[in-house]
Amino acid sequence: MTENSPLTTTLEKDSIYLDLDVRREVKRLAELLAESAPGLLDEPRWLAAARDVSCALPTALRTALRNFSADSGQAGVLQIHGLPVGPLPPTPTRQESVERRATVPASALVLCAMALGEVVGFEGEKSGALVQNVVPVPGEERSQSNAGSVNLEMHTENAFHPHRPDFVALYCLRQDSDGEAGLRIASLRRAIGLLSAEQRETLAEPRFRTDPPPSFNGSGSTVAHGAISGAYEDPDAQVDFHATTPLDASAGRAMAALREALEAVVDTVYFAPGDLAIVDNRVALHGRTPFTPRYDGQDRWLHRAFIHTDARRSRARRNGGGHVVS
Ligand SMILES: O=C(O)CCC(=O)C(=O)O
Ligand SMILES: [Fe+2]
Repeated sequence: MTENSPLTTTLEKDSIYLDLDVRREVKRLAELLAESAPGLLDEPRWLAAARDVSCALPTALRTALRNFSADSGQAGVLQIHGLPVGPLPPTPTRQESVERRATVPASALVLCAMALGEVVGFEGEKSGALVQNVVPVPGEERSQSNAGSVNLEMHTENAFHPHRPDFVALYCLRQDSDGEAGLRIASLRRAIGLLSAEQRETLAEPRFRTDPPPSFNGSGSTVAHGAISGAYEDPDAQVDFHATTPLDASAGRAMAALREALEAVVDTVYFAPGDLAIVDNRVALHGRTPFTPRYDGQDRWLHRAFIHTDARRSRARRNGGGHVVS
Protein backbone atom coordinates (compact mmCIF):
# COMPACT_ATOMS: atom_id res chain seq x y z
CA MET A 1 0.00 0.00 0.00
CA THR A 2 2.66 2.52 0.99
CA GLU A 3 5.82 0.90 -0.29
CA ASN A 4 7.30 4.13 -1.60
CA SER A 5 6.33 6.34 1.31
CA PRO A 6 8.86 7.89 3.67
CA LEU A 7 7.87 5.53 6.48
CA THR A 8 9.95 5.03 9.55
CA THR A 9 7.73 2.13 10.46
CA THR A 10 7.68 -1.51 9.52
CA LEU A 11 4.89 -2.16 7.07
CA GLU A 12 3.50 -5.65 7.07
CA LYS A 13 0.40 -6.29 4.99
CA ASP A 14 -2.32 -4.09 6.43
CA SER A 15 -0.51 -3.40 9.68
CA ILE A 16 2.01 -0.84 10.75
CA TYR A 17 4.32 -1.21 13.71
CA LEU A 18 5.39 2.18 14.98
CA ASP A 19 9.11 2.58 15.61
CA LEU A 20 10.25 3.74 19.01
CA ASP A 21 10.83 7.36 17.97
CA VAL A 22 7.39 7.50 16.31
CA ARG A 23 5.77 5.98 19.41
CA ARG A 24 7.42 8.55 21.63
CA GLU A 25 6.24 11.40 19.45
CA VAL A 26 2.64 10.12 19.27
CA LYS A 27 2.64 9.73 23.05
CA ARG A 28 3.98 13.25 23.48
CA LEU A 29 1.27 14.68 21.21
CA ALA A 30 -1.47 12.67 22.95
CA GLU A 31 -0.26 13.93 26.35
CA LEU A 32 -0.18 17.49 25.04
CA LEU A 33 -3.72 17.16 23.69
CA ALA A 34 -4.95 15.48 26.88
CA GLU A 35 -3.97 18.68 28.70
CA SER A 36 -5.74 21.02 26.26
CA ALA A 37 -8.69 22.95 27.68
CA PRO A 38 -11.29 21.99 28.63
CA GLY A 39 -9.99 18.42 28.76
CA LEU A 40 -13.32 17.04 27.55
CA LEU A 41 -13.54 15.08 24.30
CA ASP A 42 -16.98 16.21 23.21
CA GLU A 43 -16.28 19.94 23.54
CA PRO A 44 -15.82 21.91 20.29
CA ARG A 45 -12.80 23.74 21.72
CA TRP A 46 -11.01 20.50 22.56
CA LEU A 47 -11.94 18.99 19.17
CA ALA A 48 -10.48 22.03 17.40
CA ALA A 49 -7.21 21.47 19.28
CA ALA A 50 -7.33 17.76 18.35
CA ARG A 51 -7.73 18.66 14.66
CA ASP A 52 -4.69 20.95 14.83
CA VAL A 53 -2.49 18.49 16.72
CA SER A 54 -3.52 15.68 14.37
CA CYS A 55 -1.78 17.58 11.55
CA ALA A 56 1.46 17.30 13.54
CA LEU A 57 1.38 13.49 13.80
CA PRO A 58 4.63 11.86 12.60
CA THR A 59 4.80 11.55 8.81
CA ALA A 60 4.94 7.76 9.02
CA LEU A 61 1.58 7.57 10.72
CA ARG A 62 -0.09 10.36 8.74
CA THR A 63 1.05 8.79 5.48
CA ALA A 64 -0.44 5.41 6.41
CA LEU A 65 -3.74 7.01 7.46
CA ARG A 66 -3.95 9.21 4.36
CA ASN A 67 -3.28 6.28 2.04
CA PHE A 68 -5.78 4.11 3.89
CA SER A 69 -8.47 6.78 3.59
CA ALA A 70 -7.88 7.00 -0.18
CA ASP A 71 -8.11 3.22 -0.57
CA SER A 72 -8.55 0.80 2.30
CA GLY A 73 -7.17 -2.05 0.20
CA GLN A 74 -8.41 -5.60 -0.21
CA ALA A 75 -8.58 -6.12 3.56
CA GLY A 76 -10.63 -2.98 4.32
CA VAL A 77 -8.81 -2.56 7.62
CA LEU A 78 -5.67 -0.86 8.91
CA GLN A 79 -4.03 -2.01 12.11
CA ILE A 80 -1.65 0.26 13.96
CA HIS A 81 0.50 -1.20 16.72
CA GLY A 82 2.34 0.72 19.43
CA LEU A 83 0.00 3.53 20.48
CA PRO A 84 0.09 4.85 24.06
CA VAL A 85 -2.09 3.41 26.81
CA GLY A 86 -0.55 4.28 30.20
CA PRO A 87 -1.85 3.36 33.65
CA LEU A 88 -5.53 2.38 33.62
CA PRO A 89 -8.36 2.30 36.16
CA PRO A 90 -10.39 -0.93 36.38
CA THR A 91 -12.36 -1.80 33.23
CA PRO A 92 -15.82 -0.19 33.48
CA THR A 93 -18.77 -2.58 33.84
CA ARG A 94 -21.65 -0.15 33.39
CA GLN A 95 -24.07 -0.30 30.48
CA GLU A 96 -23.66 2.59 28.01
CA SER A 97 -20.20 3.41 29.32
CA VAL A 98 -18.41 6.24 27.51
CA GLU A 99 -15.19 8.23 27.87
CA ARG A 100 -15.78 11.97 28.14
CA ARG A 101 -12.42 12.90 29.65
CA ALA A 102 -9.45 13.54 27.41
CA THR A 103 -7.26 10.71 28.68
CA VAL A 104 -4.03 9.85 26.83
CA PRO A 105 -5.42 6.80 24.97
CA ALA A 106 -8.69 8.59 24.08
CA SER A 107 -6.66 11.55 22.82
CA ALA A 108 -4.42 9.26 20.73
CA LEU A 109 -7.52 7.64 19.23
CA VAL A 110 -9.03 11.02 18.30
CA LEU A 111 -5.67 12.16 16.83
CA CYS A 112 -5.61 9.17 14.47
CA ALA A 113 -9.33 9.51 13.68
CA MET A 114 -8.99 13.21 12.83
CA ALA A 115 -6.39 12.30 10.19
CA LEU A 116 -9.20 10.47 8.35
CA GLY A 117 -12.04 12.96 8.75
CA GLU A 118 -14.44 14.11 11.47
CA VAL A 119 -15.33 12.10 14.56
CA VAL A 120 -19.09 11.68 15.00
CA GLY A 121 -21.40 10.15 17.59
CA PHE A 122 -25.04 9.05 17.27
CA GLU A 123 -27.70 10.60 19.46
CA GLY A 124 -29.42 7.22 19.87
CA GLU A 125 -26.30 5.42 20.98
CA LYS A 126 -24.41 5.93 24.23
CA SER A 127 -25.77 9.48 24.51
CA GLY A 128 -23.92 10.65 21.40
CA ALA A 129 -20.47 10.40 23.05
CA LEU A 130 -17.61 10.58 20.57
CA VAL A 131 -15.48 7.98 22.36
CA GLN A 132 -17.35 4.99 23.69
CA ASN A 133 -16.21 2.07 25.81
CA VAL A 134 -16.58 -1.41 24.40
CA VAL A 135 -16.68 -3.54 27.55
CA PRO A 136 -18.59 -6.64 28.67
CA VAL A 137 -21.54 -5.74 30.91
CA PRO A 138 -22.95 -8.07 33.60
CA GLY A 139 -26.39 -9.37 32.58
CA GLU A 140 -25.82 -8.46 28.90
CA GLU A 141 -23.80 -11.58 28.03
CA ARG A 142 -26.24 -12.76 25.36
CA SER A 143 -26.97 -9.37 23.79
CA GLN A 144 -26.09 -8.68 20.16
CA SER A 145 -24.37 -5.45 21.14
CA ASN A 146 -20.83 -4.65 22.10
CA ALA A 147 -21.82 -5.14 25.78
CA GLY A 148 -22.33 -8.86 25.12
CA SER A 149 -19.82 -11.69 25.20
CA VAL A 150 -21.50 -14.29 22.97
CA ASN A 151 -20.54 -14.40 19.30
CA LEU A 152 -21.37 -10.98 17.84
CA GLU A 153 -22.78 -11.40 14.33
CA MET A 154 -20.97 -9.80 11.40
CA HIS A 155 -22.36 -6.35 10.64
CA THR A 156 -21.97 -3.07 8.86
CA GLU A 157 -21.91 -0.60 11.77
CA ASN A 158 -25.30 1.14 12.13
CA ALA A 159 -26.37 -0.48 8.86
CA PHE A 160 -29.87 1.05 9.17
CA HIS A 161 -28.58 4.62 9.23
CA PRO A 162 -28.21 6.78 6.09
CA HIS A 163 -25.17 8.41 7.71
CA ARG A 164 -23.58 5.29 9.14
CA PRO A 165 -19.85 5.73 9.82
CA ASP A 166 -17.35 5.56 6.96
CA PHE A 167 -14.76 4.19 9.38
CA VAL A 168 -15.03 2.47 12.77
CA ALA A 169 -11.92 2.79 14.93
CA LEU A 170 -11.35 0.31 17.78
CA TYR A 171 -8.45 0.98 20.18
CA CYS A 172 -7.40 -1.67 22.67
CA LEU A 173 -6.69 -0.60 26.23
CA ARG A 174 -6.89 -4.08 27.75
CA GLN A 175 -7.26 -7.51 26.20
CA ASP A 176 -9.29 -10.23 27.97
CA SER A 177 -7.05 -12.29 30.20
CA ASP A 178 -7.81 -15.55 28.35
CA GLY A 179 -7.06 -14.00 24.96
CA GLU A 180 -10.32 -15.41 23.58
CA ALA A 181 -11.94 -12.21 22.32
CA GLY A 182 -11.16 -11.50 18.69
CA LEU A 183 -12.40 -8.76 16.39
CA ARG A 184 -13.59 -10.52 13.22
CA ILE A 185 -13.28 -8.60 9.96
CA ALA A 186 -14.54 -9.71 6.55
CA SER A 187 -13.85 -7.70 3.43
CA LEU A 188 -16.54 -7.59 0.77
CA ARG A 189 -13.72 -6.92 -1.71
CA ARG A 190 -12.40 -10.41 -0.99
CA ALA A 191 -15.83 -12.05 -0.79
CA ILE A 192 -17.60 -10.57 -3.80
CA GLY A 193 -15.89 -12.80 -6.38
CA LEU A 194 -17.23 -15.87 -4.58
CA LEU A 195 -20.81 -14.93 -5.49
CA SER A 196 -22.63 -15.66 -8.74
CA ALA A 197 -23.81 -12.84 -11.04
CA GLU A 198 -27.40 -13.68 -10.12
CA GLN A 199 -26.68 -13.50 -6.38
CA ARG A 200 -24.92 -10.16 -6.85
CA GLU A 201 -27.88 -8.76 -8.75
CA THR A 202 -30.35 -9.92 -6.09
CA LEU A 203 -28.19 -8.48 -3.30
CA ALA A 204 -28.11 -5.11 -5.07
CA GLU A 205 -31.92 -4.88 -5.28
CA PRO A 206 -34.01 -3.19 -2.53
CA ARG A 207 -35.09 -6.53 -1.08
CA PHE A 208 -33.70 -6.10 2.47
CA ARG A 209 -34.73 -4.11 5.52
CA THR A 210 -32.70 -3.14 8.58
CA ASP A 211 -34.57 -1.83 11.60
CA PRO A 212 -32.87 0.61 13.99
CA PRO A 213 -32.45 -0.45 17.60
CA PRO A 214 -35.19 0.98 19.90
CA SER A 215 -32.78 3.57 21.37
CA PHE A 216 -32.69 5.38 18.01
CA ASN A 217 -36.38 6.31 18.38
CA GLY A 218 -37.18 5.54 14.78
CA SER A 219 -34.41 7.81 13.44
CA GLY A 220 -32.90 5.40 10.87
CA SER A 221 -34.54 4.30 7.74
CA THR A 222 -36.79 1.28 7.51
CA VAL A 223 -37.09 1.56 3.74
CA ALA A 224 -36.02 -1.43 1.71
CA HIS A 225 -32.38 -1.30 0.60
CA GLY A 226 -29.78 -3.37 -1.22
CA ALA A 227 -27.34 -5.44 0.87
CA ILE A 228 -24.71 -4.22 -1.59
CA SER A 229 -24.67 -1.10 -3.76
CA GLY A 230 -22.47 0.95 -6.07
CA ALA A 231 -19.82 -0.39 -8.42
CA TYR A 232 -20.53 -3.95 -9.61
CA GLU A 233 -16.87 -4.94 -9.26
CA ASP A 234 -16.27 -3.14 -5.95
CA PRO A 235 -19.57 -2.61 -4.13
CA ASP A 236 -20.34 -1.12 -0.72
CA ALA A 237 -21.94 -3.29 1.95
CA GLN A 238 -25.05 -2.49 4.00
CA VAL A 239 -25.97 -5.57 5.98
CA ASP A 240 -26.15 -6.74 9.57
CA PHE A 241 -26.61 -10.50 9.94
CA HIS A 242 -28.55 -9.93 13.16
CA ALA A 243 -30.69 -6.91 12.20
CA THR A 244 -31.19 -7.17 8.43
CA THR A 245 -34.24 -9.08 7.14
CA PRO A 246 -34.50 -10.33 3.56
CA LEU A 247 -37.94 -9.51 2.17
CA ASP A 248 -38.45 -12.63 0.04
CA ALA A 249 -37.12 -16.17 -0.23
CA SER A 250 -34.60 -15.61 -3.01
CA ALA A 251 -33.25 -12.49 -1.24
CA GLY A 252 -32.86 -14.77 1.80
CA ARG A 253 -30.85 -17.29 -0.23
CA ALA A 254 -28.62 -14.54 -1.68
CA MET A 255 -28.03 -13.17 1.84
CA ALA A 256 -27.08 -16.66 3.06
CA ALA A 257 -24.61 -16.94 0.16
CA LEU A 258 -23.16 -13.53 1.07
CA ARG A 259 -22.72 -14.65 4.65
CA GLU A 260 -20.93 -17.80 3.54
CA ALA A 261 -18.66 -15.84 1.18
CA LEU A 262 -17.76 -13.39 3.97
CA GLU A 263 -17.08 -16.27 6.39
CA ALA A 264 -14.70 -17.74 3.80
CA VAL A 265 -12.50 -14.62 3.90
CA VAL A 266 -12.82 -13.53 7.55
CA ASP A 267 -9.75 -12.46 9.52
CA THR A 268 -9.62 -12.43 13.31
CA VAL A 269 -7.63 -9.81 15.17
CA TYR A 270 -6.52 -10.51 18.75
CA PHE A 271 -5.65 -7.14 20.17
CA ALA A 272 -2.81 -6.21 22.49
CA PRO A 273 -2.96 -2.95 24.47
CA GLY A 274 -2.00 -0.02 22.22
CA ASP A 275 -3.34 -1.67 19.06
CA LEU A 276 -5.79 0.25 16.91
CA ALA A 277 -7.88 -1.32 14.13
CA ILE A 278 -9.65 1.00 11.70
CA VAL A 279 -12.36 -0.79 9.72
CA ASP A 280 -13.62 0.68 6.44
CA ASN A 281 -17.34 0.33 7.17
CA ARG A 282 -18.21 0.69 3.47
CA VAL A 283 -16.33 -2.39 2.29
CA ALA A 284 -15.79 -4.54 5.37
CA LEU A 285 -18.07 -6.07 7.98
CA HIS A 286 -17.00 -6.80 11.54
CA GLY A 287 -18.08 -8.94 14.47
CA ARG A 288 -16.51 -10.53 17.55
CA THR A 289 -15.77 -14.05 18.77
CA PRO A 290 -17.35 -15.19 22.07
CA PHE A 291 -15.30 -14.78 25.25
CA THR A 292 -15.64 -15.20 29.00
CA PRO A 293 -15.88 -11.99 31.02
CA ARG A 294 -14.91 -12.05 34.68
CA TYR A 295 -16.10 -8.61 35.83
CA ASP A 296 -13.01 -8.30 38.00
CA GLY A 297 -11.81 -4.95 36.67
CA GLN A 298 -9.39 -6.64 34.23
CA ASP A 299 -11.83 -7.44 31.41
CA ARG A 300 -11.37 -6.55 27.78
CA TRP A 301 -11.64 -2.82 27.18
CA LEU A 302 -11.70 -1.03 23.82
CA HIS A 303 -12.36 2.60 22.97
CA ARG A 304 -14.46 3.11 19.85
CA ALA A 305 -14.87 6.12 17.58
CA PHE A 306 -16.81 6.68 14.34
CA ILE A 307 -15.48 8.76 11.45
CA HIS A 308 -17.15 10.55 8.54
CA THR A 309 -14.85 11.44 5.66
CA ASP A 310 -17.20 14.26 4.62
CA ALA A 311 -19.18 15.57 7.57
CA ARG A 312 -21.04 18.03 5.38
CA ARG A 313 -23.19 15.22 3.99
CA SER A 314 -24.82 14.62 7.39
CA ARG A 315 -25.32 18.33 8.23
CA ALA A 316 -29.13 18.12 8.18
CA ARG A 317 -28.92 15.46 10.87
CA ARG A 318 -26.35 17.24 13.06
CA ASN A 319 -28.03 19.76 15.32
CA GLY A 320 -26.16 23.10 15.37
CA GLY A 321 -23.43 21.70 13.13
CA GLY A 322 -22.08 19.69 16.06
CA HIS A 323 -20.62 16.19 16.08
CA VAL A 324 -23.75 14.26 17.07
CA VAL A 325 -25.86 12.69 14.32
CA SER A 326 -29.56 12.15 15.06
O1 LIG B 1 -15.86 -6.11 20.50
C1 LIG B 1 -15.43 -5.97 19.36
O2 LIG B 1 -14.31 -6.38 19.01
C2 LIG B 1 -16.25 -5.26 18.32
C3 LIG B 1 -17.61 -4.87 18.82
C4 LIG B 1 -18.36 -4.06 17.80
O3 LIG B 1 -18.86 -4.54 16.84
C5 LIG B 1 -18.43 -2.61 17.98
O4 LIG B 1 -18.08 -2.11 19.05
O5 LIG B 1 -18.86 -1.93 17.04
FE1 LIG C 1 -19.74 -2.98 15.57
